Amino acid sequence: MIVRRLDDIKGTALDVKTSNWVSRRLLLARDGMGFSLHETTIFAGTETHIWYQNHLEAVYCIEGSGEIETVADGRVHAIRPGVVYALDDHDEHYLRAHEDMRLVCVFNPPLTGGEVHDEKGVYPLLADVAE
Ligand code: 9YT
Repeated sequence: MIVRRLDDIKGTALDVKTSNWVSRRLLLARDGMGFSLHETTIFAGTETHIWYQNHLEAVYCIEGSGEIETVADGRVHAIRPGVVYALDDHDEHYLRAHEDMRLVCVFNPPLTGGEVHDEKGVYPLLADVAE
């Protein structure tokens, strides 16, 4: 069994920060679960262009508020605690935080660790396997 605490991840290589968000990678590809699990805080006032062409992601909000706009149809959905969205069609989108938003994120296939968005909002598909 794997047991990890958020406090043990803060300040390590599993604590990945950009100008728009910080992501604590709780479970990764090497853990062999078939998905990765992250706690992400999106900073208030930011807008992030995201397009996970290589991954599916589900996002569950546990704190804060914001919105997601899907590029294909311009629809805007409010995000607040208790709301989940799933990018089941690799949906290109803009994520905006009105307040710091704390999100629980699950990726399939799992991330390997240090991924940050490229200029198109994409994460590369990196191979990593459980030992
Ligand atoms: C919601 C979202 O995708 N935010 C960007 C960071 C990502 N959740 C991650 O790498 O943990």
